Amino acid sequence: MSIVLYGHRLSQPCRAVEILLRELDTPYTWQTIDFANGETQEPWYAERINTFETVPALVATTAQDEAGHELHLGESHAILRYLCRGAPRSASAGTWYPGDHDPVRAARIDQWLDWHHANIRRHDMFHHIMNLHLTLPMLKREIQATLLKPLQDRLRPGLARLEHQLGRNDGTDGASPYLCDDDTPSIADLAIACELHQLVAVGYRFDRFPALRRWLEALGARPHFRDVSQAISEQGRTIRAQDGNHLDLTGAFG
Ligand SMILES: N[C@@H](CCC(=O)N[C@@H](CS)C(=O)NCC(=O)O)C(=O)O
Repeated sequence: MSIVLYGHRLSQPCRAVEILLRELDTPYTWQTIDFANGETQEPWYAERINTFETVPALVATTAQDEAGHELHLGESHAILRYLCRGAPRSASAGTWYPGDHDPVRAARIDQWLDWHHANIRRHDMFHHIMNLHLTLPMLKREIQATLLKPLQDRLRPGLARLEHQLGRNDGTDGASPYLCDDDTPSIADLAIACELHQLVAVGYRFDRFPALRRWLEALGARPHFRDVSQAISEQGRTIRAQDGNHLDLTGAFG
């Protein structure tokens, strides 16, 4: 299978897909798409690569259907599932997502993936953090009050739900440190951790959610996660150094 991944390393869903490709030892070609400047809407991309006009997108040149059409796929969760189902070299693909081999576990993972889009991802505040970083000092207070603060408030119940799930077995032997009662992470752990990791990168602390914090640290310490997250970690350091106390780093979730 020959794979091209179109993406950007400051994008959470792109990082999740790239980390999985590396975890599965699947060869791929990377192509950076400048989504912040509208490249996903340019005709060459919107018409030929991903009609949803977003990153990530994956083109699998040797995965043709009966009519000879190549697979062009948008939506990170669909890409994550496809990669696990189709990974020829990986013994671990089934642990990330078992597909038809274990419909019950696959359903549990799907449940958290769907929940993620409607909850954690929905209250994504990173682009507002970027705006805050780039804007004039006189507008920073307004961005914090009108955009960031409400998103922080809406994200908190989702964090509490994750904390409940991740902390459910605390104190018992053999407790799963991951979302779906497993010893190893699934693609749901990966997708959600990539989203929250970028908040940690800019300096937010999850002290009020200790099980969630431990889970994020464990995923963040995996070598592929760390390597693919390098650009966001650097961006986070820059923002943190210049945020002028407008991010409420310790108070929001600490
Ligand atoms: N539900 C999509 C979301 C993808 C998405 O929001 N991508 C952003 C970058 S993080 C993007 O391409 N934005 C460009 C745009 O919307 O014009 C997925 O999971 O793949």
